[in-house]
Amino acid sequence: MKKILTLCIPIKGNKVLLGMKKRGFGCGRWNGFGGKVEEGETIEQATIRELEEESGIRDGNLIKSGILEFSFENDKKILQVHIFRLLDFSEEPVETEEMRAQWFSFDEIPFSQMWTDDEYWFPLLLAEKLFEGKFLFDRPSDAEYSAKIISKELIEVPVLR
Ligand code: 6OG
Repeated sequence: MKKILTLCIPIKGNKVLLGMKKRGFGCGRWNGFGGKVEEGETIEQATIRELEEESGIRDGNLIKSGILEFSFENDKKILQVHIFRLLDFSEEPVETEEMRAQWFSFDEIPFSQMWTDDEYWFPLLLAEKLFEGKFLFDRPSDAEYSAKIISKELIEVPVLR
């Protein structure tokens, strides 16, 4: 079974906006903003909706950066995550029920408090590359536990599918 999800990373100058996830999947970790694509929605529409729900930001230009597939041992589910940069937005983030947003310089991204895959693909995103990949983990990360990567594939691509 494949679940389609979105992940959006707002960027201004040499800073990224990340949110501390306050509940649910990945709770206690910094991440971009996103969630599940609902029926009848395009991936871009879901990205904009989730961004607003979690950060309050409603404007800007979405630029597709990558597609990653995540899975966990002993779990048939595949999470296909569509990753975007958000540029040229004017609004300030607000704290929401799900996320507390904070700006980080490109050289101070808190990888030890993020999903363990992020340190591999974030540099590609920040360098404005396009990428595709697959990561297999032992089990999901939470506030205390950092998921172990069992296998990974990550490539730069000229165009995204
Ligand atoms: P909700 O379940 O809260 O959406 N997501 C991941 N992000 C990273 N960096 N690494 C992963 O490795 C991830 N798996 C899922 C997609 C979950 C949000 O978390 C992202 C969504 O933006 C496994 O609706």
